[in-house]
Amino acid sequence: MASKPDHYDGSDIQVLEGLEAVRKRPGMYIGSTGPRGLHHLVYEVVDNSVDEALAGYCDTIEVWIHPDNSITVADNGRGIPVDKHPKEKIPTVEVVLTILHAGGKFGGEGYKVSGGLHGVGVSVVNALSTRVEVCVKRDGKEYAIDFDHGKTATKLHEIGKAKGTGTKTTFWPDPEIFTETTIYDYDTLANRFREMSFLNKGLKIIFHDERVTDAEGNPRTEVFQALGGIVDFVKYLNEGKETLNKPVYFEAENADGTVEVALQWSTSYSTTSVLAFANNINTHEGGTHLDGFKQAITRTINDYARAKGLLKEKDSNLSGEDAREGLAAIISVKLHDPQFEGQTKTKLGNTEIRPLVQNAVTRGLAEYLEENPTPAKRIVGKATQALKAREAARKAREMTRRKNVLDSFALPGKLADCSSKEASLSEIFIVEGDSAGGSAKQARDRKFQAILPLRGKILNVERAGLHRSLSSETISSLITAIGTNIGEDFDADKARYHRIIIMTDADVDGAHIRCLLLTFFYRYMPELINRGYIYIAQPPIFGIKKKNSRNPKIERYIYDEKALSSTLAEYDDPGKYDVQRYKGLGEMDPEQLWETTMEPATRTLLQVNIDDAVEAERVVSELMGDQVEPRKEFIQKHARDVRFLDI
Ligand code: 0RA
Repeated sequence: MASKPDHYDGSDIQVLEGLEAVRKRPGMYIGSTGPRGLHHLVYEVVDNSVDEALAGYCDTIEVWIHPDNSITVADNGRGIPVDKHPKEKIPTVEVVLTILHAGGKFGGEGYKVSGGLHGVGVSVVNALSTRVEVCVKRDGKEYAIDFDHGKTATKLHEIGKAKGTGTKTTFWPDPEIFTETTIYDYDTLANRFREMSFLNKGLKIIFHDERVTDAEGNPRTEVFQALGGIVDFVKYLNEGKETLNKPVYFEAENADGTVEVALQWSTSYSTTSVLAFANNINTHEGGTHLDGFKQAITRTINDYARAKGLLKEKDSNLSGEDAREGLAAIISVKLHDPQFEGQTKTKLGNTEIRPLVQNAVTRGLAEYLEENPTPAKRIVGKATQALKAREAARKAREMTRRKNVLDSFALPGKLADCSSKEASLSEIFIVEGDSAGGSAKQARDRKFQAILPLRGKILNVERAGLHRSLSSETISSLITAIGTNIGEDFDADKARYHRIIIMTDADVDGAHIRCLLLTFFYRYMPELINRGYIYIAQPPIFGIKKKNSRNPKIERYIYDEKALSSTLAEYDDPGKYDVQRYKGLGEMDPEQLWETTMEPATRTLLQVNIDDAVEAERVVSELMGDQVEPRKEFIQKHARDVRFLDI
């Protein structure tokens, strides 16, 4: 038995209570104990190093995923202090790792705290890990300390001499907390590191994945560094698009904080590439900084267009959406005391930042337009076209409405609706082709499952734009069936189903149709994705059954190409089994389709969420935009892998 401490003081009790609370209710501290929470541990540790970089003491951060899914984060900052903490009477580094909320706050003068999304500090990572090891290099010495389930296991001790300074943290996420998975996803982390490098100009993040090695045994490695900062970010968002101007950059600073903005228009129809960050956090729900930005853009473009006679007196004003069509922009503010609001705490509430952004953008953009008349005309021309298209689309919508096409009382003929009228209990399967639609109609539970077969290919909305998309029968039947309407009339509360399930074949065509549908939802009904209403069905790709048996019963279904050989290996007599490959949904009989793909108790659905809107937007436009080749390659490579939308 370990020796008892010879006395208790307040800090001991505080330590226990603090970290116990984290282990009891991890969701409160890191949002979830699913994959998001697991990845959040890494961000929490990396954020500390980024803070050190923001304070000007660190320029390189190196991250490793080890083969056992433990993580190391190393930086070349000042190193967490190791001296005795005046209040807690233990080394400061131990305070940082074991006392809740202590992260950063003790640093004193000149040490900025960016907070992070949950802003909880590394002690939370410690509480949720089976083991944590920290090495600090300071004052020519190297120190080590380690922890077991949040408790100090080996006290701080010197392990040798050191050149330079820095902090290195390794942690092993606790599988008893992260019960769903403890496996890290490379792309999720890489996307976040890329974003961080864009947002912190010059910062170098070196990322290694030791689970994947090349022929020489070197781990997969990527280096993220953006010498152009958010200007590089905008170029990245616009990759593969035809642009209308060179990226423009403005910055401003006052006592409340700093603002940086970069923007560039392209010929795209998208209005979703305007991303706002506060203290490096993607404020998905917007907020004051984004409001200030939008007002400035609309105002300045209208003023310029009027002043140059590009909008006549009789013309109506360009709307904000018109002015932002095809705009890629990054708004990055850094403030001392960010107020995060909203459902997911990703809406910035600080009112003082609105005028700072608005003035910076108004002044900067007006000056840019004045000095660069050629791109300025292209930008205004694009907005004017958007206005015309918007008016045409409204007319088209009014006409179709008159014809009752988008009227919810006239549901499309192809829809086999469910009998329940309770949206929260109802689901709709969007199925490729009439034959699969037929099987699905037989297989379903008509009480709560509706089937909408789509005939042929759906229009590529990224290229066609809203106006043309609305005149496509496939799209209008989809909109009508879902019931939310679209564009200015969109109302998520009118959704007739809270589970909208895309069910396509497990082949290249199916993947293509899925891509097109996801693009459609992402572009025109993103709120349904935000609400978690959009899903992807997972039909099996193989069935295994006994050879020559009269009983045609499938013994086992396989949903993943990679799992086939390992599953076959489990059967010790594989020679006696037949493997059937399902190319399409139509090859399964209705009972099989029900049991493998549609029955809530046994099926797996992938829920679509815009976790990483940056990547989603980019991939969608890269795949769905003008260039055909990258799209073909991508779809063939990822026929069953839909993770690119971070699902
Ligand atoms: C507070 C004070 C000082 C350094 C740090 C925090 C620090 C924390 C972390 C966490 C990860 N990497 C870090 N690097 C530095 C330094 C105080 C001083 O040297 O005067």
